[in-house]
Amino acid sequence: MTAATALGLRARGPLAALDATTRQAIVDRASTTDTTVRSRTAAMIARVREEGDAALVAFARDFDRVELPAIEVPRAAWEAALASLDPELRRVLERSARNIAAVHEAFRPTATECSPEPGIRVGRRPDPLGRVGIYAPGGRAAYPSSLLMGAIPARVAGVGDVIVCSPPGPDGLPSAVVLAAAALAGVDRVFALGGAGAIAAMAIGTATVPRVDRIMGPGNAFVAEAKLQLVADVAIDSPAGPSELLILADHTANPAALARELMAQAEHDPDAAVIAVLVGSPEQVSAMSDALEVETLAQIAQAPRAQIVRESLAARGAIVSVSSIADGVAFANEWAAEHLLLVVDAAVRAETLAALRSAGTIFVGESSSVAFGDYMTGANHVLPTAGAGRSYSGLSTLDFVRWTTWQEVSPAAAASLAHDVGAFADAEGLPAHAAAARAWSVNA
Ligand code: HSO
Ligand code: ZN
Repeated sequence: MTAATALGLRARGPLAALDATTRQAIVDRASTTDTTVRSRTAAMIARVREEGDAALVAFARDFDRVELPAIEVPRAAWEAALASLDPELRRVLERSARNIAAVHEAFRPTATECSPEPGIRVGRRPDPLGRVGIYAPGGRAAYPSSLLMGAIPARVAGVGDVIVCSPPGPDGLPSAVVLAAAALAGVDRVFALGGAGAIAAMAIGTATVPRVDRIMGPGNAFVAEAKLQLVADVAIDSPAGPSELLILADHTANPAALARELMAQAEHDPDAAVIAVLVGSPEQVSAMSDALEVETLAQIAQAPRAQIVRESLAARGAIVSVSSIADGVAFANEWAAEHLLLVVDAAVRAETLAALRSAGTIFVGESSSVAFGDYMTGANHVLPTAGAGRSYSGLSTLDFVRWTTWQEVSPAAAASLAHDVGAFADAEGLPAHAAAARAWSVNA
């Protein structure tokens, strides 16, 4: 048995030699929502519309198996969760929160104005959304880090009201660490609600849950489906599905380090997609590929979450090779990874980085472990997946503002525009427009 079959990858070998079906299987990560998810979600949304809070209490009974003491979690409960958090973990969360705030502060959108002609001024300014809802999943994906990644940029952007929904445990409260993170991020209100019901409550509004302008945050298939079904009611975030990593590496990379990175993103989810694209001569890539497989196998043998990693590698894992960085870049741009780790010779690093155009975020150099970005660098880890990076960006303060443009025309500029605008309006058959413009042709 070769190392390759033991590792059970979906694909292995020169990229150019993969058959069309295998290539398609590793490139196409779009998840297919089955119709029962669709119809059950629609039914839940309809119930929230009709029954409001009563539907939410019933969903908690049915899905979370809990009799909710209250839909809203009192501030005292989340502040208590923060106060009783392990001090060491609290220090770590605070460091993370501080860095997220610093980076998002630096990337805040700013107002601009310009003058296309004398006397005409056009500007735009970012106005924070009034109220946003952050969804924080429970269960296996209860990540306080993701709550910080949503709530802190919202705060930095100046959103008036930041509310959080997270599913209740047996005590009727979201997980303690999620509550602590909510307190740390300085949110305004927390609700013990999960799944499609939580999304519907925030999109539509109930007696207890206020309606929001935009919903952010990852969730299961029902959460994702609810957001899609509610787009007429509320703005949503860009699609963020199971974690992904594409490594683009040449002979300078250390196989053990690459294996650790593949393992880290694969351990998230059996549906995670991790892939290494190795660049070099046939001899180089074959040696690198063998070393990477041996390392990964050795690490899986020690991994507490080995089963998840194995399933992910079997479904979507790949180690492929190309002969030039340009070919690697072309494939990376097609694949559009959520995370891209770039480990190439320092001499070509900057130009390669500049050529990468569709990754959610790029980690430059071997010591830039994706785990640092997941938790600590301050960059956002809510990123486009499944190829959405070709047209979407990661979460940022931009997602929490909308733009107001304004325009001002001086009387002299109005006189200079009157004739041409009159002609344009005539051409469109709109005489009142023409009259409105021509009235300014002679300056009083
Ligand atoms: N890598 C995940 C984010 C995360 N990692 C949360 C650890 N905790 C985004 O794909
Ligand atoms: Zn992660």
